[in-house]
Amino acid sequence: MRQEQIKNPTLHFSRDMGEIVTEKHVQYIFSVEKRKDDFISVAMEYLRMNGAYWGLTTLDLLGKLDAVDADEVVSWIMKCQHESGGFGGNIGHDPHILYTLSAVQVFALFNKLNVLDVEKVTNYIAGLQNEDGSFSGDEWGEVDTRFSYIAICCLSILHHLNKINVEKAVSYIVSCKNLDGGFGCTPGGESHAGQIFCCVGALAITGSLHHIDKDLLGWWLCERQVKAGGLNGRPEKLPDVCYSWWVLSSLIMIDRVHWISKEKLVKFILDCQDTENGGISDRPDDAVDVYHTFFGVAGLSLLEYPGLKAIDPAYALPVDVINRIFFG
Ligand code: GRG
Repeated sequence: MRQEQIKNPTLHFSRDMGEIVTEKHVQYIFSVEKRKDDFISVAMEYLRMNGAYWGLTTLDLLGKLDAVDADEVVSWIMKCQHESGGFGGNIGHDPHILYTLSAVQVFALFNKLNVLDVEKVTNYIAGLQNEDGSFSGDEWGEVDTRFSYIAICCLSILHHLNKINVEKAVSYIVSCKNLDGGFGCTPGGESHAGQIFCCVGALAITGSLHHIDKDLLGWWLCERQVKAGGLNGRPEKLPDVCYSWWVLSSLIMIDRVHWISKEKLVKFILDCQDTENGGISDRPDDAVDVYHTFFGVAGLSLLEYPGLKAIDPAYALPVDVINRIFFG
């Protein structure tokens, strides 16, 4: 089976796979943005900045970012900036590197990076690097390879990678590599597809992919595909649409995406759509949310689903945005 896919990696789309309900997803994203008082909006309040990145990137991939008032979004994000230079998840919230990346990504989407005080933001990020090369997420010091990725991704987008010790950052990430080829949160931590994305992404951005045993990691990643076509994040776990991003982008970065069945994955993602009201859920027939809608659409984009903008697997931004940043 895998051998056949290796020989014939071209993806054929057919109606049996289902079809993306683009307009419904656009309506769904706008409806979430307007909701202010229901339970989900209140529960999501602390990560509104991440929500903005997921929702707006989805709209861009679907070709509908023009319908958003960029100035309104930019002025809200600026109100979330702390004097340290970092951004919070919402107005009045403490800064964290997680929200700082989302803020920078949204500025990049709207071609508004010039509005940022780049020195201030990059000083904040560089200040979170520890002696061993790792990164803390904020002033309280939790260390995680997610934060290494975020620091490297952000600084690269802002053309300030020289503000950190890249060699040490890379060697810390390599110290989180496991015998199964995967990566965990910290040295010795269990391999998990989310952390693998972060480590592979950081190594890709810094030109350090030679530290990866691509066949070994590729094998671990392609084993994440379950019978139903979806991907899980580690052995014996349920599939979840979000891994269509974490696993697939990693497979693409190490050049082993032809080791999974793309057709089955497309069908799984499309089966997770709410075809009446829009949005995508973790698994078929579950409740939809913006997080899974973004990762579902992003996964379809990586799979070159027709009508979607291409997304960059390392930066998690549309390819045209990345080209604008690096090639003018
Ligand atoms: C710009 C795309 C982008 C990311 C920024 C925050 C971040 C960097 C990466 C997060 C990577 C990560 C750890 C993703 C996993 C998220 C997830 C679904 C965790 C759930 O873990 P479990 O153990 O679920 O609850 P499983 O699926 O293992 O049962």
